[in-house]
Amino acid sequence: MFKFNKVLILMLATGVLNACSLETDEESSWTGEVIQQNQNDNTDTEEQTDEQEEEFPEGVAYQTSFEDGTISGWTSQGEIGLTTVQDAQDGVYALKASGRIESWNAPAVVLTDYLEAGKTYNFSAWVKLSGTASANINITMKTTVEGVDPSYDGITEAVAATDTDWVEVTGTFTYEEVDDTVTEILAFVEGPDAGVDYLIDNFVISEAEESDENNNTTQAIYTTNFDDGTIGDWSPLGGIMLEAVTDAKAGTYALKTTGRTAGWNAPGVELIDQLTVGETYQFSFWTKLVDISTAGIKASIRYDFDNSDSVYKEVLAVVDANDTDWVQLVGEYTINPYPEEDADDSETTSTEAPTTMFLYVESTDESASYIIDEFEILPPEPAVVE
Ligand SMILES: [Ca+2]
Repeated sequence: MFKFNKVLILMLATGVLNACSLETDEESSWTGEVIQQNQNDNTDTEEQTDEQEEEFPEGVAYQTSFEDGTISGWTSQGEIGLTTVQDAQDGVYALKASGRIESWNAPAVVLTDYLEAGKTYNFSAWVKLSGTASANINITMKTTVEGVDPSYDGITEAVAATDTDWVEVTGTFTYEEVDDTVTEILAFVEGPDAGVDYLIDNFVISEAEESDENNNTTQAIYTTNFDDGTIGDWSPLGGIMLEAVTDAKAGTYALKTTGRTAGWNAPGVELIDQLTVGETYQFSFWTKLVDISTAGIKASIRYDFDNSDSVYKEVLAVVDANDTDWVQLVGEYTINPYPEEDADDSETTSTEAPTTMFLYVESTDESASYIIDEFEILPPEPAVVE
């Protein structure tokens, strides 16, 4: 408000001066000159601040270092003093919060126009106390939804701030999509007792890279957990019953197979769109027996061809399963749709491409019923993320 008044006074003074000295000039001409002069003399006009806010570096959703010497549109939780001071972590200026009557009084920034629902953001800010030796500071997000009490999420760990050094406070916030209308999201930097003054500088919100989430886990080529309550793209070999049941290894549902009368009766899934001949993959799933205390469970694959007999291969060797605990079958298998003996016999070696690659989970006991869950296929080498 103080800055605005100064600008107004300057504009008036300049206008009066121009009006006196350049009586014959057209009105539009000196109006333009005043605006020009105003901008040159005051780099912190509202108009320019807005422009700067739109020019964040790629991947940055919001950023301020208060380097225009203003409070950069910041507001507060409760009425407090907000000024900029020349004691900075970055550049010349930082924001100072003072006059805090209640402990919840805190400088804040409205982020509704900067963050997108469904995205995850990394927060970073630097803080320093003023006149108090130590206090904890963290960033909290206040989400206001129409017709509901605001919710508060601490989005960073509290850091121990001091009045001698700048300390970074960091955290992550996922802007959850909600059915109701979010009317405002607002971050505030809080923590110290009432009466404690503190500084904030170099406040940056960047979009969390998608690859960050996958850095330590390899992307699955195929995965199913039946958690939509259906058997998904799985189908039965033979006259058996497949259904999604709530006895699950994880999540809410798993796939139950009953009514088997032959060893080859099995639940299976067509994977020709996911798998490539010659490639090695890691296959994994969990299983538990139903109404039988022990039986072997294994995974096999059937390759079909237009002009050749089907070829059957073992994908995961037999594991002893039981009806009380979930057991995992996991291992690597290289996609090879050709009979092994053909490798040494060039006359009969087939190179015909398979038309189907049907993976199925069978039992050594031809009448065993069983549940499977958390089926996953991974490439064997972790994907390298630059
Ligand atoms: Ca700064």
